[in-house]
Amino acid sequence: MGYNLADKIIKEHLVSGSMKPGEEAALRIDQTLTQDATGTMAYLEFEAMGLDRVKTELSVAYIDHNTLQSGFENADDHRYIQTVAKKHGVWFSRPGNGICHQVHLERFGVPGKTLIGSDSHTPTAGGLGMLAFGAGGLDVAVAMGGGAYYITMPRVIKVELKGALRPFVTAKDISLEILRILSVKGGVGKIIEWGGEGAKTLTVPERATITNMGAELGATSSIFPSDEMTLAFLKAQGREKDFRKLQPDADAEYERVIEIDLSSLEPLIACPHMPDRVVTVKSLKGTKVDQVCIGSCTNSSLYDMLKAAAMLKGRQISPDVSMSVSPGSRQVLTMLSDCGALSDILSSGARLLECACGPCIGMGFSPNSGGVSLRTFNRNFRGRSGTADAKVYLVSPETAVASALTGEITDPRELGMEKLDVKLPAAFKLDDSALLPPAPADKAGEVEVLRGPNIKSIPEGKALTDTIEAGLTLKVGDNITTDHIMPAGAKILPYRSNIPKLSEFCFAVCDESFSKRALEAGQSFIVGGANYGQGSSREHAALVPLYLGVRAVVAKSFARIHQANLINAGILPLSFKDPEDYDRLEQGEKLVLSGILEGLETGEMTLHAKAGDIKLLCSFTRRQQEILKAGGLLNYTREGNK
Ligand code: MIC
Ligand code: SF4
Repeated sequence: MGYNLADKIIKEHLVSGSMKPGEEAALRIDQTLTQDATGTMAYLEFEAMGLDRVKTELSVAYIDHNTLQSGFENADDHRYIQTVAKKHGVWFSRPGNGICHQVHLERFGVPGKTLIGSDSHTPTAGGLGMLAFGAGGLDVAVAMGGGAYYITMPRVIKVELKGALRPFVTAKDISLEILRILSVKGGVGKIIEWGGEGAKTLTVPERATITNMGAELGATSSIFPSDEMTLAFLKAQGREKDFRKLQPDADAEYERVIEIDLSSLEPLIACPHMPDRVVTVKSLKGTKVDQVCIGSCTNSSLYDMLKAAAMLKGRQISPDVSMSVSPGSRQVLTMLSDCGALSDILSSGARLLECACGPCIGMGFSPNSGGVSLRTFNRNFRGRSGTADAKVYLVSPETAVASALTGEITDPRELGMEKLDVKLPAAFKLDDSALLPPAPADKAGEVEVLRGPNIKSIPEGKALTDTIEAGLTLKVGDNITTDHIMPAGAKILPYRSNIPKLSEFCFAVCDESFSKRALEAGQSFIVGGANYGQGSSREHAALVPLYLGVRAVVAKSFARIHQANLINAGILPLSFKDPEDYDRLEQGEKLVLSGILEGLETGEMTLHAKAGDIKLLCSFTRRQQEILKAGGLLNYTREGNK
C-alpha cells in the first residue's frame, strides 16, 4: 500500500513513536511561527526553559494581532518580542507587514517541510504542500529549542475535487461546503488531504483559503499536493529553489474519500454563530446588511483583493453599509496600490484598514448594535466581533462585495456582471525590508531584551496529587470555544502577557462572575459538553484557568489543540465514560476526584458527586502522564525532559 501525502511528510520527520492512527508520533519541526497575541507567552516560556538559540531551520515572530495601541501594553509587548527574537535567532516581521499566515505563505513556506505555529490557522501553509499545525505557545517554545512536536497520529480523509468552479463561486465556498458536510467537529483527529483534477485548477492562494478553514473543522491539519501551481507561485515570489514536487502515491489509502464536484457548487454563507451553519447565499436574499469586511488570513491575498477591486470599480457601495478592506500583507497592499486597484476600492466608499487581523479578532471595526456583518473571515463565534448582539455571517469576497453594493445579502451571480478576469502576477513585488533578521549567534549576548510592566510571570502548575477535592465552579454546554473561555477583542488582548489581569475576563461571555468565584474557591472543576475548547490555539484558555485554580475539566469530548494546552498547563482533561452522566452534575456542588495517579495509567478515574459515582476516562501517553504528574510541560522540561 502506498503513502498518502501527509504520511509521506510525517515519515520523513518521525523522530520516535508510531505512525499508526491514534498512537503518538514525535515529529521534527523545520519551521515555527508565532504571532504577538500568543507570542509573548511563547517567548517567556522559551526563556523560562533556559533555552538559548533556536534550533529550527527558520523561526519567525509576527506582529499582526495586537496592532491597536491604545495604551503602552501592546507597544511594550512588540518591543519585548522584537528584542527577544533578535537575541535568540528568530526573524521579526514588523507590525504592518501583514498577517502571519499570509506573509509566511509568500516569503517562507516550503513544500514538504513541517511548521508549527502558536495560532490555530497555521495549517494555511498546507496550501503550499507544507505539513503545518496550530499549537500552544509552550509546544512552539519546545520546538524552537529543538524538541519534537507530539501529535496523536490522525486518520487521513481525502477530498477529491472534480470539475472546475463556475464564475463567482470561489475557494471560500469550497471551505464552507466541507464545513456543511463535516461540521465543526468533523475534522477532529483527522488530516484533510485535498486532491483530484479539480485541485489542479486552484491557485496557491485559493488552496490556502481552504487549508486555512480546516481549522474550523477541528482538523489536525490540511494539505494540498505540491505541483505546477505551487511552482508558479514560488517562482512569482522569487523562491523557485524552494519548490519540491509532492504527490500522494497512486495506491494511497484513506479513511474516507469525499467527492465534491466544483461545477455544481454555488455561493454559500455561514450563519451566526458557527462556521458550519452553512446555507446558500440565495436562500438569505434580501437580508439587510450593515457592515461588510474583506480580509483576514482566509481571504486577504492579492487574488482576493483584485477580485473585490474589479467588482467595485466604478461602483458605489450602499450608503447604509460600512465596508472595510484589510489586505493580508504589505506585498498585497503595495501591489494593489501600484496597479491602481486600490483607488477602485477607495472610490467605492470602502475604508482601508491596516494589513493585520483587525476586525477578525475584534481589534476595531466592531459592528453597530444588533448589526448584520458579512465577513470574508473564518470565525463568527458570538461576541468575537466586539459587539455582543451582532450577527456575523461568513462569505467569499465576491458575495461580500455584491452585498455591500446592494445593501442586502446578494448572490454575486445576480448582479449580471461579466466573469472576472483576474490572474496572479508572474512576479510579485519583492521587498523584505519589514522582515528583520536575528542577531548573529556571536552577537546575541549584546542584545538587551526589553520588558515593559505589562509582562507578568507565567502561572506555575502544581504537581498532581492522588485526590482532588473541589467545587464545580462552572458547567457549560457543547461546542464551547476558546473565545468563550478566554475572550479576545481590543479591550482584553493587550493583557495577553498579564495573566492576573486577563483572568478577570475568563468565561465572561458565559458567566461574568466565574472568574471571581473560581479565584475565591482556590481550586475547582469545570464541566463541559462535546468539542470543548474548539477554535483558537490560545494557551491562555488553559493558563488562565490554571491561574484561577482549575484542576480538571470534565467534558463529553475535547478539541485537539486545547486538550494539549490543558495537559501542558497541568490541568486534567477527562471525559465521561457515559456522556449521559453530564446531566447528573450540578454547578456549585462539591466533587471528589480519586484514584488519579493510578487512573493516569489505567485510563479510568472516579468522580464522587452528589448524584453518585461517575466514571471518567482518559487516555494519556506515557509522556503526557509524566507532564501531568510534574504539573505541566514547563516543570517537566525544567526537570530535564524534552
Ligand atoms: C484567532 O483567530 O482566534 C486567533 C486570535 O488568531 C487565535 C490565536 C490567539 O488567540 O491569539 C488562533 O486562532 O489561534
Ligand atoms: Fe488573525 Fe483572524 Fe487569522 Fe486569527 S483568524 S490569525 S485573528 S486573521
